[in-house]
Amino acid sequence: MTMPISSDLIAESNAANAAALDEDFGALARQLGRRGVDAEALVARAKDWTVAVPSWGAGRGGTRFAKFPLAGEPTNIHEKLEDCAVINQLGRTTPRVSPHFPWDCVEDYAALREEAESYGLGFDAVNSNTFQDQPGQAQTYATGSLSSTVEATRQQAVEHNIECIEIGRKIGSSALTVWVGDGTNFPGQQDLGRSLDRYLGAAAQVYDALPDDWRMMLEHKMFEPAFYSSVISDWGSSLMAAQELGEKCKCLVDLGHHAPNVNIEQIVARLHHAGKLGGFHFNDSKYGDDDLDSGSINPHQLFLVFNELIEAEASPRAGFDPAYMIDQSHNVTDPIESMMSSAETIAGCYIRASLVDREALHAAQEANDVLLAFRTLRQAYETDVGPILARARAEEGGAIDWLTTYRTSRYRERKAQERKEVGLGAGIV
Ligand code: LRH
Ligand code: MN
Repeated sequence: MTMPISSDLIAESNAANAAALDEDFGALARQLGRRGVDAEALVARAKDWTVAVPSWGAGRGGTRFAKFPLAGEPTNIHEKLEDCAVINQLGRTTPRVSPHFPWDCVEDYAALREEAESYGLGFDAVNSNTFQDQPGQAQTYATGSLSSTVEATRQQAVEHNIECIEIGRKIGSSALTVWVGDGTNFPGQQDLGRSLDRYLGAAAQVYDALPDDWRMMLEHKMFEPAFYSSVISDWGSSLMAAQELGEKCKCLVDLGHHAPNVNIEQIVARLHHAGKLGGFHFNDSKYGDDDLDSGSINPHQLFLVFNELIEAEASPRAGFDPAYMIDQSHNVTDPIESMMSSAETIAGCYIRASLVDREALHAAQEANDVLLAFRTLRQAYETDVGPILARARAEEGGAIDWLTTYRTSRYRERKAQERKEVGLGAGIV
């Protein structure tokens, strides 16, 4: 499979940006050197850093009111993989795609795996979907799926999750993400205790179907589509469920699934303490589950989440290996540009958290030197690590200036000629 962006174009663009990058990197390396930080070591860390992109993020997203298609947006998993290949070709930090079923269903999963590999891509956690009814489906999920009062509906949801595991095995995935929209819109609509009991009973059957080396990640969410109660509404419910289900079950933190102003970095520290920090869905939000670009609204929060992750790396719990994934809805931008931008922003938070002077921070914390502790963290947050990320990209064959290179390639315009038009509609995908 030829790569979607010509490597000559990338080389040409990098040649034009190389001198400026060398100058910026040199200045940063000297500044960091004075702080006892080795910039080259951070370049190596940036090269090892990766985050998965959501297949469903490659197309335009929408709200309940409308979705405004983008000419040339992907219409199936094959075109989504091609676009994800562009993101990884220019950014060099997103070599895995997290698929969603049945949205990404195909006849031949072995062929799909090969197709992805031909783009240099692999598959991350598979996502099940028991929050929509599919044509011809026997049982509706209108009043719940894994927690439904209807035994046949719970069974249907269990079978769908097991089917996702089977698909995942064929495409080389080793994790299942389970988010259910189950909940209520009215007080009294369901018994809050028995709803969880039913959920746990059904989720245990999914758990029992996990291959030994797999992981099941529970994704909590405060509200939407349910607007009074959600069965797995917060990290406490998720942790309780993961502890009851077993060692292979962990908790996934979608940054947008919390009430405004919730201290998400502390939730990360608590889930890590319990050895249940399974992964992330990175995005940003100002009000609800807005699924905006990561770090676009509250970049400091994203940095503080990574500050907790670096501390966690230093005191790992059994099986500490969080799955890093993006989960965004691109309603007004080109999804490729948004995901390249978000991947860089997330990598930037990881590298800035990596250059915190931990010794000085811990000493200030122990001494209750409040201002010094805060400033030690803030100094890292205010460090522009752009040259480190660009250097890592360039050394990995990516583009120093990924946005200009992408636009110069006129990739989207080309796809608008090739791909069939996506109709008007509404909803997330
Ligand atoms: C739920 C969610 C979940 C996905 C869906 C597309 O809000 O974050 O992770 O299944 O978005
Ligand atoms: Mn999510």
